Amino acid sequence: MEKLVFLLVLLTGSAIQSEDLTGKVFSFLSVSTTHYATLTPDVEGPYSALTLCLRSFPENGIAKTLFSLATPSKDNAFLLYQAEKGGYRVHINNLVHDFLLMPDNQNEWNSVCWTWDSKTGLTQVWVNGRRKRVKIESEPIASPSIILGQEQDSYGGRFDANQCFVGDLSDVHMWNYVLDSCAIQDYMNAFTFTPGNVLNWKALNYNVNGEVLVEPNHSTGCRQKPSKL
Ligand SMILES: *[C@@H]1O[C@H](CO)[C@@H](O)[C@H](O)[C@H]1NC(C)=O
Ligand SMILES: [Ca+2]
Repeated sequence: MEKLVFLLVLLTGSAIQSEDLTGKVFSFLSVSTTHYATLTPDVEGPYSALTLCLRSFPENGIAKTLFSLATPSKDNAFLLYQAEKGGYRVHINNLVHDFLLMPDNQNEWNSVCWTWDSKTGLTQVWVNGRRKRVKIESEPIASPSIILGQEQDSYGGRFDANQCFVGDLSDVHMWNYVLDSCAIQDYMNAFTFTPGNVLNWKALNYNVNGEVLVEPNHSTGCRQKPSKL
C-alpha cells in the first residue's frame, strides 16, 4: 500500500511539473527537422473553440511554422503558418485560409492571436492589433499533439526542414474558448491578461528536443546613450 501511494505521488508529481517562462523565449537556432518543443496541454480535447496567442521573432523575417497541432486523423488540425511577409495561413481540421496583407514588423516581435469557434465557424486572426475574419466551419478538434518549431505531417512527427521555425517564440497561451476583443488587445499591448487554460506560458509543461534554448528575451533594447554628456 505504501509503495502504491509513493508511486501515485511520483506519477502525479511528474504530470504536473511545469515552468514559469515569463520573460523567457524559446530560441530555435537553425534549420533542421530535429529542433522542436513539445507542449502538453492542461485541458484535453476535443475543443469546440480555441484561442491561441503567441509572439514571434523569426530569424529571417518569415516565420513559417508558428504553431502545429495535429490529431491522430488530421495533421493540420490547428496549424498557424506564415507563408510570406504579412501572410498568415490558418489550417483548421485540414481546411485552409490565407490572411494576407497583415501587419508584419521586420526584426521585431510580432504578436499574433487566432480565435476559432466551431459552432459559428468564426475565425479571427489578429497581428499587432489588426484583425481579419473569415468563416471556417468544422467539427471540434480532437486530442492534440502540440509542437513548436516544426510542422507535423503525422501525429507527432514527419517534419520538413523547409517548414521549420528559426528564431524566437514567446508568450504562447491557448484557451479552449474565444477571448473577447478587449482581452486580445490586452495581450497585444502586453497588459495583464488571464493566462491560457490549455497552454500557459507562466506554467508550461514542455519538453525540448535538439537545439532549442530557453533564453531571456534578448531584444529588451539597449540602454539609451545619454544624448549629451
Ligand atoms: C522583448 O523585449 C522587447 C523590448 O523591451 C519588447 O518590445 C518585446 O515585446 C519583448 N518580447 C517578449 C516576447 O517579451
Ligand atoms: Ca502538416
